[in-house]
Amino acid sequence: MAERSDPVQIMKQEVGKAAAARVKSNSIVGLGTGSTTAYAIEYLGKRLQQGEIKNIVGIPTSFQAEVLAKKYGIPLTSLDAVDKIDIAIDGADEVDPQKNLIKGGGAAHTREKVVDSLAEEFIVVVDGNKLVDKLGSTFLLPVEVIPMAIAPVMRSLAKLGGKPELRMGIKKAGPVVTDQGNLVVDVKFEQIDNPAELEKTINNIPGVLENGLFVGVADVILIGEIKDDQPVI
Ligand code: ABF
Repeated sequence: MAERSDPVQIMKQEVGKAAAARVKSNSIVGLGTGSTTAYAIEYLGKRLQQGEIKNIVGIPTSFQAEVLAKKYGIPLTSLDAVDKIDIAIDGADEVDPQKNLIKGGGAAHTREKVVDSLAEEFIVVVDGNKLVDKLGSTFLLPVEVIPMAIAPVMRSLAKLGGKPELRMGIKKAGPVVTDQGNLVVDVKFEQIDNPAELEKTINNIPGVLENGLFVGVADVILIGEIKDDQPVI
């Protein structure tokens, strides 16, 4: 984990804190994945422990979110036990001017999209360098694929103009495996002009479980910047 005193980490902490501050008592909270959201979960736990807010439960979007929630004392529940989510806090890899996102750098976008889409209010926590004019400019598009279909799905993604690559683990020893036991293909698209259409087209490819385009899901984007060495939200 990067040094907490590093300006970027301080900025992420401030963005996470700002998101956690928006959670009210008696809320059901979608808990996202990634390093920025990790701070939001930490500060949410602190608010709960200090009695600033009461009676919240979390719905984790990944094993990482589950571990962090337990670490910071946030009780967890599941979608079987609730009929709504009041607020979700999650990160992103790219944000366009229409608040559409690319997510999935953490290979958790399938559960994230379920939780974030159900939330009454979905808050995205990012640093300024995630802002792009067009999705796909700086980040490959993650696609979760069932293992037996990886070859035909990669051919279909290439036919759509993408350059698909199987996501390998850090040590390159084997592929990344999602919390569902599937694989992730990262796809380079030169230009994504119609993210809504591409999101639907990719999800219609047999063998694809979910892709990382989040169109029309985000409600609030909290952006952290560093100005004169100071974090600004
Ligand atoms: C997760 O947060 C992923 O969807 C996304 O890749 C990641 C961004 O993490 P970070 O805040 O560490 O940049 O939700």
